[in-house]
Amino acid sequence: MAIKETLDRIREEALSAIKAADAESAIEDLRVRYLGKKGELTAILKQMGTLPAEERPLMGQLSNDVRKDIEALIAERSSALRQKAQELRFKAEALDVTLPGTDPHIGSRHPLETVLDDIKEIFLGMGFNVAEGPEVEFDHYCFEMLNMPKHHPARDTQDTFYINDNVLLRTQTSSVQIRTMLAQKPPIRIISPGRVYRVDTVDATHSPIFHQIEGLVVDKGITMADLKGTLAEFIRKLYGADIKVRFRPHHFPYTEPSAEMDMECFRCHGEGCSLCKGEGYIEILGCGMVRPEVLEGCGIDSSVYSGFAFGVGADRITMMRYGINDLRVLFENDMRFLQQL
Ligand code: 2U9
Repeated sequence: MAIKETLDRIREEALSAIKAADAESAIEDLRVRYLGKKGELTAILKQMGTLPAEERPLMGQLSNDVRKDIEALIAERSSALRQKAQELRFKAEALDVTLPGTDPHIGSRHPLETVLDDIKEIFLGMGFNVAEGPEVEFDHYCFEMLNMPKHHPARDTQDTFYINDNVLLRTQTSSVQIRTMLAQKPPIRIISPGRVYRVDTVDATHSPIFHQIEGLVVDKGITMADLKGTLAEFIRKLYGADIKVRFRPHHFPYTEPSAEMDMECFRCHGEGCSLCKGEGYIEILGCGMVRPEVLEGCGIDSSVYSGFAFGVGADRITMMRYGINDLRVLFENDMRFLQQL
């Protein structure tokens, strides 16, 4: 009868331990302890052989009952614990769908990008291609080939940051036009937008980094009339069909003749106001007919081909469009400013 007592004791111990268990892991430990291969019930079954033959069926039945009771309570208890854990999780993860949501922050284009895109669109519409090139440039492409040899006085106004004697940060995107002329035969019709650098102390109208869009047209029979027509059309597309332009003679080392183009003040239409400082006109770009030496330097026969070029300061156009009076706000990326536009 020792086996029967042991079985009864195992049942009693196991059932009360399972009832007291408060975690699924504890229940699993108990299952292994009582029902596992090395568990207490299995050990008892191994002793069955020592019983007299007539007692074996009864003890076999009893040990099966004990196993079933333990299994049943384990199943009941673990399902109760699982449910309790789920309830706790639901409570912890509960969402109050009536709370107001947080708006995701949606960015917007930088005003300078918008202006650059608008200008690109206008020239693309007139059959120009967009050409790009490196900001770290050879002195040769940035100055020498543009008729500004070393020690040329025009270099003073375009002092830049030198990497070494021959490599620098480009002062204008003209080097892109040089690279294009070296690589491509006329007809050429390109604009080259991009960042340029000059040694300058930062203030409301100066920055060592700024943005230009330059343009170049080279073909047979290109004249100053093509220059004037193209640039006047550009301003009409950017500011409106009724805006007048005027050209004033100027000097650039890489063009001859050269000019600066003014546009009628878009605020006062020529009357004179604070924006145009009483002039009625605003300076908008520089331009000229490409010097034959510059064409020849790129292997283009200047007796067959001629061309015009121009340069526009994109930062200044952006400031005028958005009424910005301090260039620095374009570079500081202060969200309080950018979000207003
Ligand atoms: C080649 C030949 C000629 C580009 C030109 C200007 C006049 C000009 C300024 C505008 C405002 C620079 O950003 S700014 O300060 N640019 O006035 N640029 S003609 O002439 C070229 C370019 C490339 C091969």
